[in-house]
Amino acid sequence: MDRETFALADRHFRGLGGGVPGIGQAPGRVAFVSEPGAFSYADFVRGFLLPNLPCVFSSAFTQGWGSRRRWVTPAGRPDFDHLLRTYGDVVVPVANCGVQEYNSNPKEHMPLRDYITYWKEYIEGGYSSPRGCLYLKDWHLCRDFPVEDVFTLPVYFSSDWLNEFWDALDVDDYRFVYAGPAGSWSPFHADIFGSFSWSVNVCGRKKWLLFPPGQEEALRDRHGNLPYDVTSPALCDTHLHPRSQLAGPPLEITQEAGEMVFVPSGWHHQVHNLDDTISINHNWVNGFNLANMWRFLQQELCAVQEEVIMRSCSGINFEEFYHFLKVIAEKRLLVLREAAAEDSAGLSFEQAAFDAGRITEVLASLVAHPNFQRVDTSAFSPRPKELLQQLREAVDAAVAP
Ligand SMILES: O=C(O)CCC(=O)C(=O)O
Ligand SMILES: [Fe+2]
Repeated sequence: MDRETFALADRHFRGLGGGVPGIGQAPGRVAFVSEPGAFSYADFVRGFLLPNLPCVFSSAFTQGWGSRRRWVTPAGRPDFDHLLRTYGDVVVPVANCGVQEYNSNPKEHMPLRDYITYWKEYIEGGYSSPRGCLYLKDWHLCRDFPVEDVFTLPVYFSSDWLNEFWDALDVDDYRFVYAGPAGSWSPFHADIFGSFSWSVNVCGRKKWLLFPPGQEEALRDRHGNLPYDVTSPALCDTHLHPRSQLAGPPLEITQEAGEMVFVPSGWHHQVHNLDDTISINHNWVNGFNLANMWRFLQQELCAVQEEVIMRSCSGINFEEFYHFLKVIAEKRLLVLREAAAEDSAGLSFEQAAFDAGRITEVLASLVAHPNFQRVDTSAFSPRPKELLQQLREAVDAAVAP
């Protein structure tokens, strides 16, 4: 992050006073970024991260990726033999697209070998099977094969606190592979924690239907539930979905092989594989959507207290959220205090100052939250208020002329 971008982004968030950016008018179509050489991180911040708008990057951005070379046949189809040889024994999660369980699909686990056997049979059966349409989803390939040369993280997505946090703990990650036949799909949803996501088609094409934050309210049925499938004719039934006429049409994207989609925070979406498709998808949080994550956790707490949607619980409480902020904050404090030009993780002074500013705003709100005040923090090191004080001092020093 350069100084100018830092100044712009920091001003933007200070102006919001810890709030969440408003939803401007959604554009009629999604922007397409074609030239890697002519599009900087600063361009991405200005054009997409700050206004929280989606975009598509051309396949030139993923040209050299190992997965694009090795997982795909010369005809552009999934290279089943290569995948079998390399990953056949790995156990992967598989969803059944034909069975609705709440607003999602039930999952089972099976060796990749068995899933590929199924997939080939599905194709031979004219894209049909008595087993239904199965979709390999949320496979943590990087966790299973940490040193594999599968992708190169684009600079635009490099500030990624969720994965930085989980990598530091060496437990989990939010990096996934999806693979499924033409016709497999992901039901209507917004991503966990109000995270951003990026998604690259290693091969095949996807159709995305995207709704800006807030639009989903008009799509709820008369009981207040969000739809499972926004393409269902039931949405036109005004008795079932009384306000669906008020919802604008979704932004539609056809994502070609090699192209990369940026999904902003809080945008609901539904995704259909138009071909036999393999994709790499990451969820990520950073200073640009941290306030959304905090809002998400508070809303979830309310929902759990009302005992309405217990099952959608994300499984992270305020105490764990503090731990997440602490791990990220301490690394930024190190960079700011030493005023090092760059730390080993490539964190620039400006990036650290921006991150620390956003953590300060959210931590101040967390510390003031009645539920957090009930948590016994006496054994925390540092204590939340101390960390907040340290952050405030470091941020003031960083922005001082
Ligand atoms: O590709 C899919 O099926 C779903 C992807 C998705 O929802 C995401 O990347 O956020
Ligand atoms: Fe998603």
